[in-house]
Amino acid sequence: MSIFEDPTFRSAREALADATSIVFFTGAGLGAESGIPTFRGAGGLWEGFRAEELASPDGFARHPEKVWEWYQWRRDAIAAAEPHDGHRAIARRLARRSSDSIVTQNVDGLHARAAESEGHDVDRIIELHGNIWRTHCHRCRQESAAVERFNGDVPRCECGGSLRPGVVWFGESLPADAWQRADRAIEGATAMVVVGTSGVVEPAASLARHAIGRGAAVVEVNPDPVLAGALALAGPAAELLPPLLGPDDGV
Ligand code: BJW
Ligand code: ZN
Repeated sequence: MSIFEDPTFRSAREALADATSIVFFTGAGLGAESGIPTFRGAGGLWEGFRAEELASPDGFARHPEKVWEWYQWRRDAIAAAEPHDGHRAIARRLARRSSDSIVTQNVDGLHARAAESEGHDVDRIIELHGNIWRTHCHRCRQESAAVERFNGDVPRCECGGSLRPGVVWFGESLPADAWQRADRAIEGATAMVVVGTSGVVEPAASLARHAIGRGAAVVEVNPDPVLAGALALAGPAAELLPPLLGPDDGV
């Protein structure tokens, strides 16, 4: 059966074609088909550590080298990865519609890389959990030139503090400006597409519930959908997003 014969898929596609403003709310599952491991699930473990142990100030205090090593491993995976058809379908939609935006939990920068190829400004990509290519001081928060490569010694700030990846760890606040922009985007959105997130990490997960509460049409793309109140499309992002968003989505 063609996906276009599936009634849920058709409803979702129509809802998005009619939407005046869409927020794409994305998580690690969007990167899975680019070869970037997700946090949770079978491939989500790293040498016996859970993401929660490595992505936290406590974890960094206990074993900073392990944390840096983990981030270097992830940077290598991201550098080797390319945006896939799903990233590109989202980027094309943003290039056509100036009222759409992306709110992402991902730190990999793949939305921006896809945007560059489709010619829309990266300004409408809101990164809730920071960006793995940035670096700042764990003590004084001063941004620093990105660390080229972890060589076994934890890099230091001028103040003597340890440098760390420019991401948001457990127990840390989300960047206030990103959070406000995400909130504003959702207030103005008539639809949301939630892609590849397990919805267990707060406060990010609350954004999808907020959109549903406001009466927006919410579509979830995930092989293992979890979101109550959304139109669930059970499948992988690279396969489902292109037919869902294009090519003739009413523009
Ligand atoms: C596919 C697919 C395919 C597979 N296609 N899909 C309220 C209640 C309980 C706890 C809290 C709460 N409020 C706050 C907390 C504490 C905590 C929290 O949420 N804990 C829970 C885990 C219990 N939150 C925080 O600490 C946050 N800060 C905060 O709240 O500040 C206020 C505060 C300050 C001081 C004290 C207390 C509060 C910060 C959270 C930061 C999260 N950071 C990380 C690491 C970022 C840096 C890095 O990348 O290393 O962010 S953790 C990690 O999880 C990462 C992700 O962005 C985030 C979400 O993961 P995501 O994207 O959902 O991925 P997965 O792996 O979980 O799921 C993948 C999904 O893809 C699955 O569903 C698959 O099925 C699917 N999939 N293939 C489509 N092909
Ligand atoms: Zn410093």
